[in-house]
Amino acid sequence: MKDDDATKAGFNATTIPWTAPDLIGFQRESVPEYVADPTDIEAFQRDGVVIQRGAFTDWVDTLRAGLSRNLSSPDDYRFPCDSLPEGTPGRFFDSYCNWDLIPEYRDFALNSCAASMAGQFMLSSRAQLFHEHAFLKEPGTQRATPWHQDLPYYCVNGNQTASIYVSLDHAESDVAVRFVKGSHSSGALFYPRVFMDGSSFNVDDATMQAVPDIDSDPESYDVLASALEPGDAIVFNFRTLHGTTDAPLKALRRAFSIRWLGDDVTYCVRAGETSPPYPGIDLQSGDLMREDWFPVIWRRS
Ligand SMILES: O=C(O)CCC(=O)C(=O)O
Repeated sequence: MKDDDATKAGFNATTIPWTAPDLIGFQRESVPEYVADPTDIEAFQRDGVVIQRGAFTDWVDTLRAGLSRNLSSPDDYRFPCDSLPEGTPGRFFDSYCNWDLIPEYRDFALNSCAASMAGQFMLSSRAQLFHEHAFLKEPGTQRATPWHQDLPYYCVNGNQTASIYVSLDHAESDVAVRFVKGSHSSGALFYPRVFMDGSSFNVDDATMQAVPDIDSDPESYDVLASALEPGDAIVFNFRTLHGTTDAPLKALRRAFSIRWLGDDVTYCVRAGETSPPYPGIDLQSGDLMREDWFPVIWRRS
């Protein structure tokens, strides 16, 4: 069922309401363990970002197939969004919260070692699945993903968070997503931004400020910018600033991010609409996120 009342401008366009996902067949005991290098866990805690080369090479075909399904009929899935003005060359597409609808995404979420990877990097006793987010930029696209943190878009608060960004194509460092190392630990929260034009929104939220102009002052920031291969994973905290340049894409660039919540994460009512809005979530600020909507996929043994 489509929720036409949920029609909003831009990224939160007409969607299908979220409900408790069907976990038939899922066995937590069978979720594979990731063997994280303790030095990488330290780097993640210090920098808010760490690359795990080739961690999901075996899942690239599956995730590409899921993204093809997502693209073949975008309106059958949640939050399809094109972020290029009409008449502009290329395409910048994203869609999120579809792991319960797209079997390939579901397979990755429930059967890959992503949950274990997230749990270990977050230093958490468990990894609770928040949602996934797929991205595609076509050759010819010349549009920056604006610098942003993910947390200000979300209805959650906490420090034990991890997104696992799986690259599905080769991406040169000038078009790959970049991260400001250490930006997760400053305590600052920045207004969320519209991908179409980089404008800030929810600017009435007194707990936030405008994203600084990182590109005009590169000396002041320690930016991680690295070429990526299909299957490379970047693990980053929801507070870590990230974005891209507007260098023109010479090749297709697809990616799949999956978002995890750890022990200290709670629900949070923000001043404006969150992404996604989750109508009917029935939680108060400070509550743990409900496990029927956001299942715990991994527990530390
Ligand atoms: O791939 C991109 O350009 C953006 C990725 C991103 O913002 C994310 O995974 O949170």
